[in-house]
Amino acid sequence: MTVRIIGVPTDYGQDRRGVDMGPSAIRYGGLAEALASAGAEVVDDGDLAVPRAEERDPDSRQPSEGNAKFLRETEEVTTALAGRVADAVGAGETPLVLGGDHSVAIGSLKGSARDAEIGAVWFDAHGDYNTPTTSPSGNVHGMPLAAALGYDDWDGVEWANAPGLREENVAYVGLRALDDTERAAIRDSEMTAYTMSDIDERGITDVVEAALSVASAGVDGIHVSLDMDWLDPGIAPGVGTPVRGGVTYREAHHAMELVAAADAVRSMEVVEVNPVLDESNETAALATELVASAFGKRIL
Ligand code: 4U7
Ligand code: MN
Ligand code: MN
Ligand code: MN
Repeated sequence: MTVRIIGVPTDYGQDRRGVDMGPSAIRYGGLAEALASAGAEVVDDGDLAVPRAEERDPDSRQPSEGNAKFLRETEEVTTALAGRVADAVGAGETPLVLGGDHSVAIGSLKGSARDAEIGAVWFDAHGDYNTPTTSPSGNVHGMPLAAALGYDDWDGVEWANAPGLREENVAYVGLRALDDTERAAIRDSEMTAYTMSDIDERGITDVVEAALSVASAGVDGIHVSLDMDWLDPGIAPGVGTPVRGGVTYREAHHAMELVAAADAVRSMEVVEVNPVLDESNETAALATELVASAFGKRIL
């Protein structure tokens, strides 16, 4: 397997600076070695060019297009990313996108779904299913799934749409922090949502296997989206929106080993690492370990 690394140093999608340094921190945390230990060939594309948020027109920081900050900037970055992801998949490679905040998923999903039907497994504390109308923050990192699915008031933002992705093939794992309107929208949707309570009750193996089978049913491949705030902040402190009660180190590794075993990954991303908030780069290093497990690294 050839893994193509694509760094996207953007933090347009959220309020706290630092997540733009995620791609550097993840590489510095040992990504190339980790992927090699998984037996993957690695090609590193470097980072997409992303102008720093301070250099943009201050007006961009204000909610626009309804209530979404930096929406035009996000369009530029995710459109470029979608092209890179689609090209990598077309060349028979597996793109690995390094965020940046979770708004990059708009580009990953769109690129992965350009010439195929795909599913997605969303490992996250959050639902990322807000729209400019429902978002309490205006931050696009809380909206990428709704955007990619063309949901509701995203209709006017058709550039965000990933045509080959359907709600029926989207599965969440590990939810524990939803906004009220978002919760209702997820309930009304055709997506499958496994919360932390489901993991408590059924165990990580059962839940992740169920999520993988939902995502991969009848499609050409799946996109794996790993938001590092999925993990418990005790082991992954370097994230912008930490939520107590996340998965443990072993649960996370086992989940990624199950991802590898399903043999359906078309594209993957790891997002929301914020080195400014991290302790000795441990969240970035953990991200590299988890990616290695997802790409087939085994203990024995
Ligand atoms: B992440 C939030 F209000 N729901 O929309 C929002 F709580 O990519 C948080 O999962 C979104 O980290 C978190 O701003 C987005 C908030
Ligand atoms: Mn999150
Ligand atoms: Mn997220
Ligand atoms: Mn976050």
